[in-house]
Amino acid sequence: MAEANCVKPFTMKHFSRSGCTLKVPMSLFRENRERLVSRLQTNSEVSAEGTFVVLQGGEEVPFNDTDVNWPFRQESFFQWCFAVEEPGCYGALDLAAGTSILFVPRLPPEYAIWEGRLRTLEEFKERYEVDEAHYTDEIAPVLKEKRAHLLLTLSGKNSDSGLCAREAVFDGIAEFEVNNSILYPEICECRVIKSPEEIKVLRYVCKISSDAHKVVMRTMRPGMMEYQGESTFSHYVYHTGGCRHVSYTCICGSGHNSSILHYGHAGSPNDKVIEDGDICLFDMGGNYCGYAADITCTFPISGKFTEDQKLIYNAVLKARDAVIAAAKPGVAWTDMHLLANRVVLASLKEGGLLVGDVEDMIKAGLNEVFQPHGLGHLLGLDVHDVGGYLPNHPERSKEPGLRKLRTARILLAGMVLTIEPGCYFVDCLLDAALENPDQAKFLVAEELKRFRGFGGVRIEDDVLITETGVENLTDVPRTVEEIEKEMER
Ligand SMILES: [Mn+2]
Repeated sequence: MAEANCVKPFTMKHFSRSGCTLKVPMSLFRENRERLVSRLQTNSEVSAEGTFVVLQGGEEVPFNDTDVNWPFRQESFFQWCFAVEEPGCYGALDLAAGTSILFVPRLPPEYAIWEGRLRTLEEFKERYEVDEAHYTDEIAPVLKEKRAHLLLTLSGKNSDSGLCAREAVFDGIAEFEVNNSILYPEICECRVIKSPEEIKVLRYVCKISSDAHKVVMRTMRPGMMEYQGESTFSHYVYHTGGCRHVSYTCICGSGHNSSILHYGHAGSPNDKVIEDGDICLFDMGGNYCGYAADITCTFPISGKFTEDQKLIYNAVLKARDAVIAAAKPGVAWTDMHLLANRVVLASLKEGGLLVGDVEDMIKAGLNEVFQPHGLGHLLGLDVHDVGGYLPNHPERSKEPGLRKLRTARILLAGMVLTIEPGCYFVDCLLDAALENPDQAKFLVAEELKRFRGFGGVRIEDDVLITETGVENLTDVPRTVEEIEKEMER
């Protein structure tokens, strides 16, 4: 049977997983490359003639010393430029001509036994809509022939992880002049602003992830294991949405565990029984064509909020609503963080857990006691996307609460961020605050006792900054009434 009749042709010019999942045109990535090239062409440190961007794609990563690999995930800068699904590739962009070259590994013929028929260079060129395709053992001669004299490589520190981007290295690179400082801030800045085509992908992955959260909410019951929420979510985003990966380890905390910010890690793999009366904080996001969703839903496992759960939940919801109403281009993200903190602290005061002036509480750092993380972060190919702290933008604050932010930037149209205010009862933070006279004077210790073991609440939406405000890409039940209705049984 002819391949074309039974198998999706390799040379289709889009990413999709079935007829029902989003078709992501390869032109999205060609436009990304064009945006980068135009930006570099206006950089006064670079003369376009003879200058090439050279990026190295991701490699297979084995499980320790074995011959089994982790499921491959493309390096994000390479994904942004080329969307190549295969490991071990390189890419180059000619700044003067604006053309793109993909270099793929030359695989021994017997690989066909393990991996299926090997693709030709022509097929790679067509599949990924690049101008030329060659083998990775030809990089130096190809660039030589094109009279390349300056190569721009990627070197920079990720401001969230502290880890460095992997700089391209290939046989023969020593024959060229290399600059590794110009590219990083420029390509990061390009990634901060999402194109209309990128926004379509983010909208899709947020919709699929929202639907998956709703299925989880409808199917969880007291007595189930936390990881069954993770399982339902992962199945839905893959089975229905074509998301082979989730964007980060699913966080499915119940009861006290909902106050542990990155619960679900290897040592606590979402393995507690959910007891009746527990609050569940489930932070999960699918990943499609490299693009991430990052959504948190908090709900009572019983399907009905208790009065205490309502108090904390509504405090956080009010903060989320205030930020959604206020965020727009020109607004400082640090101001949004403080706005959310003020709303939560004022609600806790109203609920009798705190006393005193809210501004004084913030001066004393009480905001960080109840929300020990930032309001939200840039979102894109990485769940904590690049560009949070770049040269010529605000630096990380040293103030309580604000110092936790993954970006302090002024909002621009085209940014996609999470808005994720929270309120948690973390024993070690409450103990320290009660010991600290500057903070203890605001705490109503008798009332707070009741909340030991309560856990926490986070509401996390993924939003696009538009010219006038925000478009919420998340679509899940948010009010107490909406959640109770979704969970009606
Ligand atoms: Mn997040």
